[in-house]
Amino acid sequence: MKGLEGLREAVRKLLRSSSSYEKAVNELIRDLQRTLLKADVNVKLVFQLTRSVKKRALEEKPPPGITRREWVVKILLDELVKLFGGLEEPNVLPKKKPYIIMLVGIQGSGKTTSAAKLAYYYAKRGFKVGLVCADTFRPAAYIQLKQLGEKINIPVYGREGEKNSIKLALEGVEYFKKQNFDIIIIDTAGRHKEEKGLLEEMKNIAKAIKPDEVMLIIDASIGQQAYIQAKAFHEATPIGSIMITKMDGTAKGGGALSAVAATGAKIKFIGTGELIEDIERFSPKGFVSRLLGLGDIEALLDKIREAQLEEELAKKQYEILKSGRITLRDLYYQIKSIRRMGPLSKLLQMIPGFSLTLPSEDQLKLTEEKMDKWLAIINSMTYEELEKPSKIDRSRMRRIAIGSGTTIEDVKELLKYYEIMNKMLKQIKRRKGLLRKLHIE
Ligand SMILES: Nc1nc2c(ncn2[C@@H]2O[C@H](COP(=O)(O)OP(=O)(O)OP(=O)(O)O)[C@@H](O)[C@H]2O)c(=O)[nH]1
Ligand SMILES: [Mg+2]
Repeated sequence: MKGLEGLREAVRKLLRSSSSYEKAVNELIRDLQRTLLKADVNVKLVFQLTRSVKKRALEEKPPPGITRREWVVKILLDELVKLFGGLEEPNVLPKKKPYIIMLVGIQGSGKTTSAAKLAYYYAKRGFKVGLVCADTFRPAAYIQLKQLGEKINIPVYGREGEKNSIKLALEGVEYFKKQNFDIIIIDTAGRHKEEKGLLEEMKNIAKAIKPDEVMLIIDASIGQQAYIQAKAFHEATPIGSIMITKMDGTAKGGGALSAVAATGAKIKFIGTGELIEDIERFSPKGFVSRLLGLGDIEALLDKIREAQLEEELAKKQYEILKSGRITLRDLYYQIKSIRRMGPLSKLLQMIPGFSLTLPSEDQLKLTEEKMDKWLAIINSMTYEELEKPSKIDRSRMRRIAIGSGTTIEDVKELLKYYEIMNKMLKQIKRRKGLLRKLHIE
């Protein structure tokens, strides 16, 4: 990351230098101070960190097999993680349904871009996400969000010419609530250049809309100035979280991150580029490991991220098993994840005693070609059809087939598969004992 690259170099120097241990530690401390100050980390925080690193480096004894210098790297990792928010990982999963997230932030901080990024992030994880444009201030705000939404296939609610942002927000929430959306993200106007007016307005909108989470969007290039903004926000909005944008475009990102962390506010995401996929869940530990270049951290983090995704999907599968019901939407994500973790039928086979009642292999077998067809079919269904597949008659089947470039037979086959799945799930639900064995209940 820009501005903090020096850290990696400092670590390399420590491990390789031929100076005595004490001298090498002192050099590290100097390098740390230089790099962190340059990244606009607050002076007090910098000295707090280096004091701590030095003290521990001179006092602590490494475990067997680890050199003193290697141990200093571990100490540095610990202390930097503390600086950027500590070991606790932010929980970014919605706590209820629908979950309403309202974005606020001063002019140009990246709210609209981040709204789309967040929608993309959650949609990728299987949530049904809607975007609401409640920005009645910026010309063409609705069009901007709509264009972003179209790129990622996320519906956007808004209206041009409307002057009342609260009204728009309420309408948007209602619109998506009615259609059973999981997450509703509201983009608001960046009317302010200063935090004071921003917080006033934020409180007013929040009072009317009652979001489940208010997320403050902060531009990383303001560096340690972020402290004032985050602190005021954190005090005004205990349910709030923070996303720091434009981490790619500034050398002051380290300053912004550490300043926000120092207020105790939760940093959930960072924006790392102009593309919609340039969003990362912020993990202090992952972030610091990457900064320090410990081993093949990039690849490892990727692996961890994938594992987390799988864990989330696995959780969903358990929920399906527990409720004894699968929706077409669940099935959609099942199919999407099949290549990674195996189909639901595989999971079913792992349940002791259940394999006997499994339908024949043929009925459950999914070829890749079929999977692609089915994804297209589900994509072509209306919300109503997804909610109540039993209502899909022959004429609807024809429409869906045309829309998805498949045949009526394909649509029928998918619905049949869906029916079988539900039957099996019902059977399982009856076998409470089995569920208990699987720790589902
Ligand atoms: N490089 C980079 N650019 C970003 C990032 N996030 C947003 N931007 C850019 O920042 C500019 C402003 O972004 P917007 O999303 O329109 O900001 P906003 O807060 O909605 O602006 P207002 O609605 O006018 O207050 C755009 O040019 C975005 O492309 C990021 O993470 N990295
Ligand atoms: Mg905007």
